[in-house]
Amino acid sequence: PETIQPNIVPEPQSMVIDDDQAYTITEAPILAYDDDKAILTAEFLNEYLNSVGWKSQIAQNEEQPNISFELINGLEAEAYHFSVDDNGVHIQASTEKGFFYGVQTLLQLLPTDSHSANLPFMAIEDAPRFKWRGLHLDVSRHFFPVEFIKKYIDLMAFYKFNTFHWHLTDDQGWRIEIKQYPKLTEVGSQRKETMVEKNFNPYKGDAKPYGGFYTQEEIKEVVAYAEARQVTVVPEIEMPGHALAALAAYPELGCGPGPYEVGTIWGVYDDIFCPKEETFAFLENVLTEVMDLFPSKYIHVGGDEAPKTVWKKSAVAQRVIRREGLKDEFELQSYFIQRMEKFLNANGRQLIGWDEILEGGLAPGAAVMSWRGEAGGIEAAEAEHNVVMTPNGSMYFDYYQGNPETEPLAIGGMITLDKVYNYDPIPAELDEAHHKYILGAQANLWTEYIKTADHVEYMIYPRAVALSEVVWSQPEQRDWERFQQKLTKQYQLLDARDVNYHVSPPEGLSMGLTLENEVSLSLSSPYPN
Ligand code: NAG
Repeated sequence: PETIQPNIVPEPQSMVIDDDQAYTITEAPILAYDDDKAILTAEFLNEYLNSVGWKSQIAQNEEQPNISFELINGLEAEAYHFSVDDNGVHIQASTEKGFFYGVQTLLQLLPTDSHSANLPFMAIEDAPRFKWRGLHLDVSRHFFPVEFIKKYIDLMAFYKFNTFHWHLTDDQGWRIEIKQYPKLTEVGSQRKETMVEKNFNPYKGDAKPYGGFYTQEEIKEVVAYAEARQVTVVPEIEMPGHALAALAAYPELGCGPGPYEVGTIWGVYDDIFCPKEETFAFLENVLTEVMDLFPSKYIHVGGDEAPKTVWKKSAVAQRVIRREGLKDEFELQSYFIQRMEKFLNANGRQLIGWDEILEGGLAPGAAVMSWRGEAGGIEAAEAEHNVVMTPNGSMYFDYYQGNPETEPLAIGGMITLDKVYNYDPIPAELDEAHHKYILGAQANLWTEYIKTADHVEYMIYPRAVALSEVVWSQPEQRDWERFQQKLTKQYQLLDARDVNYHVSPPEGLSMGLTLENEVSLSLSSPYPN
């Protein structure tokens, strides 16, 4: 067979190839490791290879293994070296994470249509540019089963993403079992119907009950699965807005008399958590169970799109404003989030929230996810807060990626593959001293108009392939022309993993679609009566 041309994504930091010489791996490669830190990764590789028809095995006393894991000292946590020479494939790292990424690079090289490979002699030294390499998934608007979540994580790991932001609660469904509050799932995970496409005015429902949630056992299974793939799961519990499903279950947590109903329409609802002591106790209890399930340093508390309408009219909310000497309802939201932050900190965790948490004053140690453009992220970084960039002009994968006339219905927007590829998480206007506060970037997938797992994949791929270079590769290693050439191999890899993807270039580009065509999102966010 021909010698393989490396088309590795994300592009490694440095790669030297000598394709005059090659090493052949045949159907039954032998794996060996010289340190326990590589055990899990060696087993992971062995299992994966066997699952796709290779007959590899781990044989520790083999003198000349085909693939060897070698501990070296002094590499950063996620860094690895990968080389091919006369003696085979060598994956070197200082940590489990490093070994794992070395393996993903090998999996990028192996062919999908045969069980032997001529690998060119090569030497790669690689490490990520950013610490936070994220993908988000909204499972509230539509629910996706555990098996699919695992596949989502598999693909993330394959492209060296390390953070899965799991959007578990919203107006239209509460999707995580909380033992102390069974009605959150009994009532809050079910909605009586879903609005039909974009029929806001007049509203039209599909008359089909819809629901679903994850048990705590399932959550643990997902967290462990992700951990084995070096992916941290960051849970999001929305507050004080996007809380209608929780209010439907426990109406006493609202400011109004209730009853409330789990949302059936997309957008922003006026009814949000009321800042009562009872609500804080409830949220602390919920977060306590959440922290038991998720070992992540960060816990996401939402914070976006919380209209102040109800708080303005509520005697309870107004009393808190007076008692705490707050200026207005924005400061009340800040007070709300700061209380949550104290609670999380007391439990050894850090708070992260959408950029609205800046309004009324940012909680002292909070990290900000900048979604309404980059301004919030810049402001937070300048104030020495950690930031994850996820601006909706580049990182919203629920937006169209091609011609709206031929693409499946989407919420709006236009984010083509090249737009994603050319995104830089460090804003040009941010001075260098504050670059270190930009932890990285993340793409979000909101699922109002995305009902099936196939459709999720279609929206994510190949845009996440482009994003992987944005968050992993050094700017000087990024090259749009070369990336497009690498896509052919990437499509084969995605096919082999049974992934449904959109074929992007040059269609999106040649249509001249740009952000100017963006459909205003406010059109799709009316407040229900
Ligand atoms: C925003 C909302 C989200 C919605 C999405 C649609 C954030 C932080 N909030 O309006 O609930 O699903 O955009 O693109 O994105």
